[in-house]
Amino acid sequence: MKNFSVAKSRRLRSTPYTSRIEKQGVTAYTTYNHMLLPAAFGSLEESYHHLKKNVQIWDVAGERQVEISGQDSAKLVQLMTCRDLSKSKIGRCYYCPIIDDNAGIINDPVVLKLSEDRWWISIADSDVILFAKGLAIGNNFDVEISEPNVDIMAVQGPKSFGLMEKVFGEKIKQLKFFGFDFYDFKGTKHLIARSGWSKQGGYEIYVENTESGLELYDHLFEIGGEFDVKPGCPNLIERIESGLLSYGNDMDMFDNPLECGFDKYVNLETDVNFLGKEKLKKIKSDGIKRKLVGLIIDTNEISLTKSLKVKDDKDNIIGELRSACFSPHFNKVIGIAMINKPFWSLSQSIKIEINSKMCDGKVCDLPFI
Ligand code: THG
Repeated sequence: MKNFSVAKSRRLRSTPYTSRIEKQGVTAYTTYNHMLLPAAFGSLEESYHHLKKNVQIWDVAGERQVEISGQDSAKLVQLMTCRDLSKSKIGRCYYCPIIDDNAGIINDPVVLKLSEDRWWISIADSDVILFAKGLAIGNNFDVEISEPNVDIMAVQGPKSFGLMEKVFGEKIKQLKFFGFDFYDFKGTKHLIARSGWSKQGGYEIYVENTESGLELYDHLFEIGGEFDVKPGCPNLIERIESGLLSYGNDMDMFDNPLECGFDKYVNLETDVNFLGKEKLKKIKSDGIKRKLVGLIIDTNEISLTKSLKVKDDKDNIIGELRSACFSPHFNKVIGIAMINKPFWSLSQSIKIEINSKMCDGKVCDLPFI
């Protein structure tokens, strides 16, 4: 496949880390929230192996924050998500599907509760700020909505704990999964969460003070030699094996959270008020008619740029493959697919045409590993 360069502009925003990652060998970009998001530093497979063994620093500034503050902020945040936040705590992150009145997924952000009346919604790739403003205006809510200057730098991989301890001390290791706190680097406090878009462990540093953040970025590389630190980015192979869903790829506004396996983050039994609640109740009582599942496919090369039809043995279309990659772990292609009932059951055999070749495969659980 021929590759094309990205035409940069003001609209396709650079990040404070862009000049650094370009010196460090970024080889591909994608876009995320109208911002550059690195997609490769050379071979995806080599980065995958490195991420699973060592530590990487990622420019994920494209994970923008929508800040909601003010008297009605908790009401507005709750109105947007089907996850019950009534018992949420300051200093915690919450993975929260945002849905519309039809229960279609608008986004799947991480929500940070900064105080009782100040929240950050750390968004995936869709314009949540417009949705939030519309709801606030329509409901006459007393809130302020903005996109603050926050540029996340992620530190991911099993050696992230050692590297971060070397900078911030022993206490950074006490941070629990999806907790956050403030840690000092040379006199500047940084919000750091134990989170990130890989299942290899790590942290996300929500950089508000750019100057200090860039100094920290450089420092991590200066002292990271013993941990084999490298620049990296969300890795397609690792995230598919781990079953981390990607908004716009694996799901969109035409899918509901129950179809996407977000049952854990859907609370219909409590009395909180959110958009699409009645619709979701009906979907739940009727039962979903399709579901996101994993597929293992008997081939060893794929590069998806659009969804592919999935068929059964009789050539009936039973769903679509939405993301896929070659998995070194399975030595086959694996992918995430929306499959119709009743074909979503484990080990169901499927067929799919990839690079003009019919390939066999089967349905399996998410996550793969
Ligand atoms: N970090 C931050 N913001 C983000 C992402 C991130 N915004 C966009 C995108 N990623 C949102 N999507 C996800 C998807 C999965 C997870 C986080 C963000 C995730 N899930 C865990 C899991 O599936 O095991 C845990 C969820 C839970 O149980 O609470 O981490 O990566 N800042």
